[in-house]
Amino acid sequence: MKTMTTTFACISLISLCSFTVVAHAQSACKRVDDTSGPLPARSAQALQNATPEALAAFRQLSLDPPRGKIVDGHLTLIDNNPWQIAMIRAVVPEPTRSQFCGGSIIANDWILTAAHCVKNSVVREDPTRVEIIAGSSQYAIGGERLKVAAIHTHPRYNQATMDNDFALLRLQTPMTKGQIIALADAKTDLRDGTTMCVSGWGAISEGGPGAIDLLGAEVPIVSTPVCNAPASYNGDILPSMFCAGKKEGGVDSCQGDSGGPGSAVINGRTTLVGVVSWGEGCARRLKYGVYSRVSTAAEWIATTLGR
Ligand code: 4AZ
Repeated sequence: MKTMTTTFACISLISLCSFTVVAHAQSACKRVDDTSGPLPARSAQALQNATPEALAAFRQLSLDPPRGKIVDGHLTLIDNNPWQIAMIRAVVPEPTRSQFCGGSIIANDWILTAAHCVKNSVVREDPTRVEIIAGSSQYAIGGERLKVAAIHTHPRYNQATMDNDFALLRLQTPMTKGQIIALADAKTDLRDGTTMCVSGWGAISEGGPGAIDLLGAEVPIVSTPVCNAPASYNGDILPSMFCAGKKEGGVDSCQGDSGGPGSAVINGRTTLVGVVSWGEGCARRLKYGVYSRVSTAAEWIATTLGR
C-alpha cells in the first residue's frame, strides 16, 4: 500500500521518489515512513509553495539523487526531530534561505548550537546576521523564520582546539513551531555503543552538496580512548567532546550539519547528548564524527538561560 502511494507520487515528483525509495531501504533513528499521514500530499503541498530556487534544487537532486546522505543517512521529517532548526544568513531575504548550520530547541526562545556556527565570517557573533527556521523538514520552504536577539558563545570555547564548541541563541520572539528536547546533564551516563541519532541539512558527501530534505543517521558512540588512538585523533578529543561513528566510516555528519542535534534515548527519554562539532573530512575510516558533549555544558546553559 505504502509503495503504491509512493509510486503515484513519483509520477510528478521524481526527486521525492528517489528519496522515498532510499527511506524504505534504510534502517534509521526514525525514518520518514515511521510517520503517519499521507507523505505524497504533504510533499505536493510543499512543492506548490516552493520558491523557484527550491524547485531548481529539487530538479538537480532528481538528476543526481543522493546515495550517501547526511553522509549515508536516511530521509526523515521535522515531526521526528521537532527540536531541529536550521541557521540561515539573515542578510539573504525571503524567498531565499541560505542554510549554514543546525541547532536544537532547548526552550521556546532558546537554541543550542556550536560556537563555530556563530564565531565565523558569516555571523561574527552578531545576532542581526543570523536567523533560524523552525518547524520545516525542508529548510528552504515553510516553517517559521525567526530573528535572534542575543548570541552567547561558551566562555571557554577555543577555536584552535574546538574545546567547548557551544553557543546559545536567544530569539526575539518565542517559537510557535517545533518542540523542546531534554538536555543531558552531569549525571547522564553516555555509554559507548549507544546509538545516537544525528540530523541536518548538511553535505551528503565530503565536499558535496547539502540536502534539501532533513536527513538523519544512526551512529554508535565511541569511547574517547578509541577515538584518541594515533590512527584516529591522536589525543585531540578533550573532555568537552565525544566521538560517534563506525570504524570503517561510511556514515557521519558533515559540513552544514554543525550545531545540530545528536540525540539518544537515555533512561527511556530522548535526550540531547551531542552537538555536531568537527571531524577530519566526513565518513572516513577511523575518523569518527566529533560532537560537543552536552553534559559538560549543562551548568553554563542553565545559568545563561537563567533557570
Ligand atoms: C564541518 O565542517 C564538519 N564528520 C562537521 C561535522 C563533521 C565534519 C566536518 C563530522 O562543519
